[in-house]
Amino acid sequence: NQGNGGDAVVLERRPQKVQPPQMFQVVMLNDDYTPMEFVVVVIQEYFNKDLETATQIMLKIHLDGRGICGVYTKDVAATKVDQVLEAARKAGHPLQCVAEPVE
Ligand code: NFA
Repeated sequence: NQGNGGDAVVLERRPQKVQPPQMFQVVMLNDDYTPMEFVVVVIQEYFNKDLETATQIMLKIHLDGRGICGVYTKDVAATKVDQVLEAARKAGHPLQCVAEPVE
């Protein structure tokens, strides 16, 4: 601030108490019917992964039963889940995914 001998408005900085938002991981679940290639395309399309990364995530899900496709704020994670479920439903595949709070 300047000397403020006149009528300048002084804005004092208050201690900020903002917390980072709770993050949510979008977890995709394995099933016996959804084609591997469909899963890879969905991961590339909705989670912005390249082919190699999407393939690694798909194989992790296939082998472990589940895998994290991405971590987002609550609203974004919920939208990703909706998009995946809608794409799977349209294609006639039983692919499932859920959003889970991190920690
Ligand atoms: N397990 C599926 C298959 O063998 C592939 C798959 C991977 C499905 C990841 C869902 C999630 N066709």
